Amino acid sequence: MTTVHERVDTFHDNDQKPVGYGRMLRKEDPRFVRGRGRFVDDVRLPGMLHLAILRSPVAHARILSIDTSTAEASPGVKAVVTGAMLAEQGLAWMPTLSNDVQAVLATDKVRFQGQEVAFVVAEDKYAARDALELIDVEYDVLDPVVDARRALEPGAPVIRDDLDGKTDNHCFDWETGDEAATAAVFARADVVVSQDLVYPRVHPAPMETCGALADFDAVDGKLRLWSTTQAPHAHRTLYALVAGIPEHKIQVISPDIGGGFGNKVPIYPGYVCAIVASIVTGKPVKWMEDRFENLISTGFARDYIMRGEIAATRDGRILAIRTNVLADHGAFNGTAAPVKYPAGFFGVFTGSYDIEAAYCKMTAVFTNKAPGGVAYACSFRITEAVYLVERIVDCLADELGMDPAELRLKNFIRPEQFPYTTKTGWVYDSGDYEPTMRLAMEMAGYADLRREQQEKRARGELMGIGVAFFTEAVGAGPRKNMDILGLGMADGCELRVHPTGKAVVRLSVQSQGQGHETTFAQIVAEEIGIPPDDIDVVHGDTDNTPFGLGTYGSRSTPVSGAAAALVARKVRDKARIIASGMLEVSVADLEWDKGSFRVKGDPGRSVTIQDIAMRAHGAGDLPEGVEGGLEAQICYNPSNLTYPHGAYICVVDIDPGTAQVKVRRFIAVDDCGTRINPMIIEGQVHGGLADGVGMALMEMIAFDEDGNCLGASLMDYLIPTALEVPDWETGFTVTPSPHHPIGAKGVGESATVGSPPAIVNAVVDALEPFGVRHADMPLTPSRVWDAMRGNARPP
Ligand code: MCN
Ligand code: CUN
Repeated sequence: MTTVHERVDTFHDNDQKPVGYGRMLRKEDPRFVRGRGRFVDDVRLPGMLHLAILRSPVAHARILSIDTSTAEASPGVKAVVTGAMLAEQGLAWMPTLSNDVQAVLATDKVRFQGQEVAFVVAEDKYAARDALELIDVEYDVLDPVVDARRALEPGAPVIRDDLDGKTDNHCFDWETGDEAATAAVFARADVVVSQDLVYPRVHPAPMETCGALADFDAVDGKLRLWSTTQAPHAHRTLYALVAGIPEHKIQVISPDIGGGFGNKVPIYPGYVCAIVASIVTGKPVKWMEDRFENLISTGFARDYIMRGEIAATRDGRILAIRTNVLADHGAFNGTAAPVKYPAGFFGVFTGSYDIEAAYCKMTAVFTNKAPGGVAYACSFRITEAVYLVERIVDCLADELGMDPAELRLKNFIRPEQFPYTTKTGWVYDSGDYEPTMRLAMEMAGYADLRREQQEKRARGELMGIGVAFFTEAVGAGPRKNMDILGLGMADGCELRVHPTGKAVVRLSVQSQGQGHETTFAQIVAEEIGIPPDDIDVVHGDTDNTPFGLGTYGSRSTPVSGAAAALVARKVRDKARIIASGMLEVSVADLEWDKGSFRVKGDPGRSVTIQDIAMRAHGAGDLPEGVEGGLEAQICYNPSNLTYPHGAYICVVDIDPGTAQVKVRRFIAVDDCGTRINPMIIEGQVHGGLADGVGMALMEMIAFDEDGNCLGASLMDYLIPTALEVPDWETGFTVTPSPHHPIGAKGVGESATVGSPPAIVNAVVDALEPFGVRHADMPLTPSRVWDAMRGNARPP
């Protein structure tokens, strides 16, 4: 087993010369705060044309005809392309990341409102947009299905009649756990509580929408694609497969990205259209979608209808959890999850509790809604899993008349049980839950809060305290279990130390705002003692980085972070050999003092890593058999996921007159193992908590019965601002991962996963005087009002 670093916070401010982990300011920020970031839309090439996409105004219709003649004659227009034209080249359909196919441009039918129907390429984006209006499409409108329950009814319109022999809207079935054993435990339990829950469809809505600039050079046959992607290498392979361009002739560049949140993992028709357009016109072609297009057509999140059941003893020992899920995947199964995990990592729905049995049965369906499914900081659907378990544990606490914090404390997996295999087969690497929970309760002043609540209740005021505890599973692979399109989920890393001791580290993951340029430099700095400012991080360019699967499921630190530490150790091992030659002692006589090797017992004799770098490249002999240069590369295949955990406590006040919920306090204690940069971790947690307030109280992508998307602008799809969120109170515990070389676990999605149940639990707790046991998100004033009046509506 590798050594685990327990030490954190090597330095606390930026006055000290930073070497290693700690609260270092972000290296990328000087460029961002000065407006010098370079996003896809900032890239301009000579002769560049612009592409705009015509989208379906209806959710379900047969395309009878498309007349492009007027559009073609419109000023500035260079090309108008329809699905039929793509079909002639075999490009009308593309594979999704989940073994389904998706139309690049619709040929037979449109299957959701906003689906791509045709595109225009023109000299500028205004000419392109204007010409869209001139394309005449004749639709035969069909009955749409936007309710997952209705999708399974006999006689429901069949959405995917493009698939051979398909006569219904069934997408897949999936189950996990032991049905019979779970039923047996439920049969003998003192108490059984069940609850229907809906995790509504939401959208990651990153600040930058999706887009691409394709530049196909017919002379050297090379395609350069600047695109908003969280996974440049995986995308490159898919383009090679779809377009038939050899992989070494494709360069995918993902420059600065203005937020991804899972929205930029899938491959969108727009990217493929831009590539086709560049090949057809021989010019660089840019496609940038607007906010409306982003919200109606790109990767949504959640849309799970769940029934949760929990069995327990009278004194509050949780025995088993069972759930039945109806998953709405939209018109195409475009979920970006490891192929053997069609429901993502929903299987961790047993949460942080040591129970006897568990079972989940899931049915997924097609509906006339945009595809997607794995997005919005979900850790591959752990958002849904944690919401389910943390809501039903609260329902159980209510039934037993027990305090929800005490009920959780009583049932936690105990530290000595790790590594812990759950009843659905997940091996939690490490955890120590009780101290994390106790710290959150202490920070919150839990007992005082309960007293305050009693007093307020006596006065008719509505105050709620919500508790949630989560365990996440992040850092996909290992490659033998996890792949996307056959590409194993492992990551490469390359480190090169230049003669003067400055270094460049090349990653296969790609930051969308998580601060990789800083934290990966810190990881390398900690291992080889070169200050992070002297280490450049290169990412997001397939020609200049090693192959790997990309940033999602909070896998960068668990996978590429491990690769960065190990590649640095490999360089350090070589440096040690060179140092032994320089100091004329054996390797065994050297000790490492972060940044230099010195002779044991003779600390006056030492060489710095910078001296060694110069020797590695310079004149003078190197030890026998040692090649010049100071660099290494590695491909890291994780042996397991990492399992961060956290305890969240939320305090809300509800206005009894307006039913408006105010989040008064939010306490978040996160444990992501060894912490590389506490400031960046806090930033990740703050962002995720704001997501949680959004989802719990405001956000939902709804549809009317005709299939019109009702959340197609930021006027209708409400995202939280500084006004809706409190000052976050964060804390941490450190339980290192035993298999990660530096003991780090991921954290990027933890707060989005853990906070919605804490907020909903708080709201439901506040409504206790009304006998409310559950109300579905988003808990808008009208929903809370209905719940108070005993007529909670289905969403
Ligand atoms: N970190 C750390 N110490 C740890 C763990 C993480 O200092 N023990 C740092 C990392 O080095 C990194 C950041 O925290 O700089 C997040 O790391 P990690 O948890 O590995 O997550 P990823 O880098 O893989 O980021 C992906 C994750 C996902 S999947 C979504 S969704 C999400 C999230 O990150 N999207 C984001 N946070 C986001 N933050 C921003 N600003 N923008 C997004 O699009
Ligand atoms: Cu699920 S959203 Mo993140 O994995 O990119």
